[in-house]
Amino acid sequence: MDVQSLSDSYRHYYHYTLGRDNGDGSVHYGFAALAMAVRDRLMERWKATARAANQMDATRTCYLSMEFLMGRALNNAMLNLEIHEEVKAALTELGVELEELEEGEHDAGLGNGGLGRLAACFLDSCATLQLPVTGYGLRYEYGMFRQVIKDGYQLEEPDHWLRNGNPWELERPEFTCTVKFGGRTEYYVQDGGGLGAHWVDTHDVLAVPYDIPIPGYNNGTVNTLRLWKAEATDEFDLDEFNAGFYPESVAQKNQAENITMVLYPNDSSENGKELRLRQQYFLASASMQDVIRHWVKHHGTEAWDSFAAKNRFQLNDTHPSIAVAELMRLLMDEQGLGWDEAWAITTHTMAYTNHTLLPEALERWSVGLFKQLLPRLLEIIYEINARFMTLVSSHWPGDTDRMRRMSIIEEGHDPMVRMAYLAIVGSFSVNGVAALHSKLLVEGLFKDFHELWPEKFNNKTNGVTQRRWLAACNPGLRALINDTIGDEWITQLEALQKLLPHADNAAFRQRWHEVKRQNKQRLADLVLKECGVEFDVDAMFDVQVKRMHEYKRQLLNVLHVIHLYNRIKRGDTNDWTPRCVLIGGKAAPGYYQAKLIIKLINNVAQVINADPDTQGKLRLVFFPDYRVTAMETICPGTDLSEQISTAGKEASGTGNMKFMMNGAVTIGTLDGANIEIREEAGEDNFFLFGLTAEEVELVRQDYRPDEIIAADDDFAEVMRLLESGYFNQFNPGQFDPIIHSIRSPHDPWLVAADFRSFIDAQQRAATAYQDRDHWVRMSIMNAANSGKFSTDRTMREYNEDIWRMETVPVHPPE
Ligand code: 26Q
Repeated sequence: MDVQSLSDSYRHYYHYTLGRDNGDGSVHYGFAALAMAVRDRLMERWKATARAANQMDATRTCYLSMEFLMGRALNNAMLNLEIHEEVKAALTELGVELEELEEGEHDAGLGNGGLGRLAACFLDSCATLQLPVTGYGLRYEYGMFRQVIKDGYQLEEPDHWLRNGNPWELERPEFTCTVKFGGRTEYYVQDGGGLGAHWVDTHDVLAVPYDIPIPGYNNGTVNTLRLWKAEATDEFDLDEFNAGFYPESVAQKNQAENITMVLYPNDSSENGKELRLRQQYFLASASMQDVIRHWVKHHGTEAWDSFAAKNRFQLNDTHPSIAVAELMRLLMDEQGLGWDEAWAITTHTMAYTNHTLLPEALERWSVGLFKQLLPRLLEIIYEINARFMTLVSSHWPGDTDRMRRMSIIEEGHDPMVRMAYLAIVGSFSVNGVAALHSKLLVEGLFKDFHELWPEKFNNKTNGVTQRRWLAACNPGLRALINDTIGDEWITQLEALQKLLPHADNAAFRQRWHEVKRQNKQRLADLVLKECGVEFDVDAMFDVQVKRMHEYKRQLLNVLHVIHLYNRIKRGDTNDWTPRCVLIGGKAAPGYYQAKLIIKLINNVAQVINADPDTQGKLRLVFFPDYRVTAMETICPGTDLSEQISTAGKEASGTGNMKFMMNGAVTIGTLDGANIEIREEAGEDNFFLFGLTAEEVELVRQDYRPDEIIAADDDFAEVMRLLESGYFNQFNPGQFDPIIHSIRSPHDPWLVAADFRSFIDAQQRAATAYQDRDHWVRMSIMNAANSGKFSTDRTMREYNEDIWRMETVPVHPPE
């Protein structure tokens, strides 16, 4: 771990393993050499962690997720090994700039947004808490698409992130398993006389695991993220092969290898696609087989009684929930257990986390597709449902309506499998991801199930890891905090409360302000590079970054910016607070309205930034290709965090927590975790606006946006400008779909309903910003009170209420 040995390793990898010479090649090779040097220092710990868990015969949790949005790993590994300073020194001696090498690492973008990043933060916290949690996911060849903005429109480019190799992964071909598709079931009479099932005539695909180390913070633990890659078996279709179609036969490989080719964007137009179901089953089957292989190796084939006490499976939304049926299949068809035994194991090991309240986002698969692709699994689901329906009818005799509502199979001319219901029936725990979300789930979407099994339902408010989202991404603030209260917060985020008394100290506030200013300068540099627009660090930095979706209401944000522009144009600029507004996020490729909103933002930005009247008062940019690494510069440099979803629609939000931790003040609705953020920060340190979730449902009944607009001069002005084509001079009617949605009595997102309240809250924020001392205090209050939003807290709660595992101490090697 010392400077000399790090320097030796680096040079060895650079010159011998990679065969490069000083100064040639791209920054990528420097990064790769350093990554290999750091990886060496994880290896002993990695093996020791696995050994320790096996020796203890520890209870384990598998976190099953279609997405792990890891971002970059190098800086995080150096932080958690506490070798950052040594590496810096070693490289300086060699005349290499660490920051430059870090830019050579490609983001691991194996996720869409919140759900995938949450999984990554969970892994970091579990390793730090020494909880034996293994992440199971897919090794997509192409991650989240790269977003390019051309003429104001989003274009998608493929993200071939593995092109230059991935120094963090370790292929484990010895744990390859086989996943079956298609075919049919054959029944046979078992020794005991019962019926057994064989799934035959299948098309098989190999699942090859690649392991990625997940280091804990300075504790000797290195957990594992295991990602499956699909590969063809070497068995060709013999008929074709013998008929002389060798190339055609080899080409069949493609079909198999397509399974892990690409991450699906969260796109409703992609719903129901066969390839997606293949991916889900591939993940579930390979992962469950892997756990059973490990179990049998250490406990033999006779100890199934104790399996449930030693294993947990946490389902990250319904995406991997076919694991419920797959575990049943493996236990019955491959291990010879009876239904009751297998069902007891399944329902004592599975736990399901829901991440959405939008009914249209609940996953359903066509029974027809299931039958063709996974016939044996469909039989098992039918049997689960038949037994469940018996339970429902004994609980509510004669209530056929309820049976229809609760059935895992939705009847209709195209019957569907309701994956959320399969997950609920098969799990002992069902949780939402923020207090409001969990409450609304049991009152709404899952009401019937809550009446049947109230004890299954619980809340686990999300968090983020402060190692990445404060310590690593904000070195300036980290140093100031460490200077003031020590570094306990890195593993106990609640310790940030010790900053509270320092808010009264003018010298401390001054230092806080200076750190924020430097972070704003870094962000301004990035904005200049990416958008070609100058941000003035004295202006308020007003930021909304997240996936583009109507419910998140980026549109409401633009309407406010247009309102500010109107004020400038009419000379209403007394006591003006200069503002730089940044909006960023990807739209699903098939989401027309979200893409049109991106175009609107870009057009409005172009008009505003080119108008000399806005000089020193207002800037707007659309930040392209928003991703984990961009957020690492964005959140430390933000003054005002926009969390403005229609109340009752955002399950939690986690970006909101990253901003808070870095001392941004939130302007937000009472939605998702915003409610808890406001409780912790104090209502004086939060700009609240908008309808509550309850009011939203009432207002919907009789909603007349035209009247709201007509009665509000500022709103009417904004609409006049939009409708006049001011932002689309060469393309009349271009934004009509947006205008219609605002004016529609059926607008599900109630943009017009919250306009006035939003504008007023923005004005309060602007006024507050002018009193610098006051603002800095609010900023300190937010960071100091962000302790609850560490995933360390979230993971402790999962462990106390759901997983109930012991920690696995690992002793770092000498
Ligand atoms: C579904 C079908 C086909 C293809 C893709 C999908 C798909 C993929 C990803 C559906 C949903 C997602 C991701 C959802 C997501 O990120 N939800 C967010 O989860 C966060 C973590 O809990 C919450 O904070 C956010 O509120 C929630 O929107």
